[in-house]
Amino acid sequence: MNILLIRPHPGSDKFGLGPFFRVEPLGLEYIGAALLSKGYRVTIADLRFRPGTAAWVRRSRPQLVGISCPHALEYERIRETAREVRRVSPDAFIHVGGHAAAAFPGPLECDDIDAICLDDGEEVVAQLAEALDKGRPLVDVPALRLRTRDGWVTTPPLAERTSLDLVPLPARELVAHHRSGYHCLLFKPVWLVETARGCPHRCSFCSVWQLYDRSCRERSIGAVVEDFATAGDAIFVADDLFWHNPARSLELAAALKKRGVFKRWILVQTRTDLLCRSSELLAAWRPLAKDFDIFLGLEAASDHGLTDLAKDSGVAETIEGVRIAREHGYGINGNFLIDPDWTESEFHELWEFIACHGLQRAGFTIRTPLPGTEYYNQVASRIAPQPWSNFDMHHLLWEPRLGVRRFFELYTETWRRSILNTSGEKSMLDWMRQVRPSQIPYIARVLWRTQQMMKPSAYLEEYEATRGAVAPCGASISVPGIAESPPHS
Ligand code: B12
Ligand code: SF4
Repeated sequence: MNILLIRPHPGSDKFGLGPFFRVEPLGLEYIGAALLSKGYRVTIADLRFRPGTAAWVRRSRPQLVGISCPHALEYERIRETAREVRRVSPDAFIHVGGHAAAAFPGPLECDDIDAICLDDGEEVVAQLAEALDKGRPLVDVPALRLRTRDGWVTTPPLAERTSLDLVPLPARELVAHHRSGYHCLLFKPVWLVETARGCPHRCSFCSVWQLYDRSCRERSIGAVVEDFATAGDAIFVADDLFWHNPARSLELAAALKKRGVFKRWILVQTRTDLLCRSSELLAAWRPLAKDFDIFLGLEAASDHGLTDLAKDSGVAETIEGVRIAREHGYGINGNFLIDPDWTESEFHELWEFIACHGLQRAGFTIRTPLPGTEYYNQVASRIAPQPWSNFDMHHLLWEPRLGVRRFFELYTETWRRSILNTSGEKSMLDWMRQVRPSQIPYIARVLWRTQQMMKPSAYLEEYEATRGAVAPCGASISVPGIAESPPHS
């Protein structure tokens, strides 16, 4: 059986740094490895680099097509992709999966999609392929929303969460032809590596803990060491919460050192309270790369702001965690959430916090109720009808307390206080001096693009253009109900 796995272009990336972080579709590579081991022929098409759904379908002649949907902002794009596959290959079975599809499948339930995967894909896609191949009933395949003659039905869940050791290594060879395109800002090519999946915390804006019931699974040390050793020089670690298990993290650092792993760059994501408890871990990991960056969910500049987000951590931990990590020589990046319900004083509080603690490398996104989160359930009735592509954390989904114009004036002023403002502390010339001559055109493009995040007019124009716009495929929300909430919550 021929199987085509597609990573569509996300579509909505006018604002934010998405285009400068194009990483490999690791989930599809793990599914690809599971399918190859069962003897299926697998192709991965990354449409962000080589568009043309129809051409990929004609060339690979698939009986089963899997489409990846990691972000809610991509729902419309995924439906369009499915429609194109259906047009070219009416008999192929069209399956959608990925984080957003599993966390909140409702917007994907349309005639061009045959099934949606409600869990990890390694076991589910393999069982689906086998059922299709052997003509077995699809209702026996676990963890699916399945389109039937009687409407959409849910099949029983997997007996247990998939062990990450079931498929120890991803089939990276399936994206070898795209490798040179994968990058994170100036690091190119970049490899995405996963050592663990899930998170035990409960932040109200996050859908990860909801989907995985606050569980955290780990890959075996041997598989992770092999993956690190055979991957390239620049590594983005996909784990939701790096260093979560101290004993295992120390063991992993020692095993990587023993294998002689040393990278040009590593990026991991974690929490500030964890850093406060992890001095020994930070010391053990730092020698593994020349540059080592940590991305932190900084979220808010006050204790009450963090409490409101159910972060279960305070600003004292933010300050201490950042201090400890810097002391060990890590680069600190992060993100703050800007709430549409803020008054002027919360903006000033944030600006003072950034200046006081030297956090100009952080970014700022609008607090957005992503489907599959607690926050979404709390504010669903406030969300105006609009396309899902607006759920990119750079759009306002309802009228902010300060009014739209004033909100965007202060939001863009916040970005002007970041390191990306070329009229601020770090000029265009300073940036150019830091990079190799061959990298100048790229960094100029990044900076040119990010300057629009400092202009209220850019956001106001976008707000006017997308407000109330209904997506052509009818996938836009019209005050989504709690009834559409995710099956795992
Ligand atoms: C890497 C990553 C990115 C990368 C790019 C990802 C990509 N390839 O396009 C970058 C850095 C660009 C990115 C950007 C953003 N991201 Co992101 N990202 C992730 C992250 C950390 C890891 C994903 C990953 O590769 N995991 C490892 C692989 C092995 O797992 P997987 O992808 O989940 O795949 C498994 C299953 O999902 C399933 N599966 C996957 N694909 C398919 C397909 C089929 C057919 C089937 C059946 C199954 C299936 O099987 C796989 C194997 O088990 C996730 C966190 C997470 N837990 O998902 C957030 C996450 C997906 N991102 C998120 C968000 C919010 C964003 C941003 C909006 C953030 C921002 N501040 O701007 C932007 C959007 C950018 C844009 N405009 O497109 C949220 C999405 C929430 C939501 N409900 O929409 C997540 C969940 C993080 C979080 N804590 O909330 N992201
Ligand atoms: S935001 Fe981070 S710490 Fe909070 S629940 Fe999600 S993954 Fe865990």
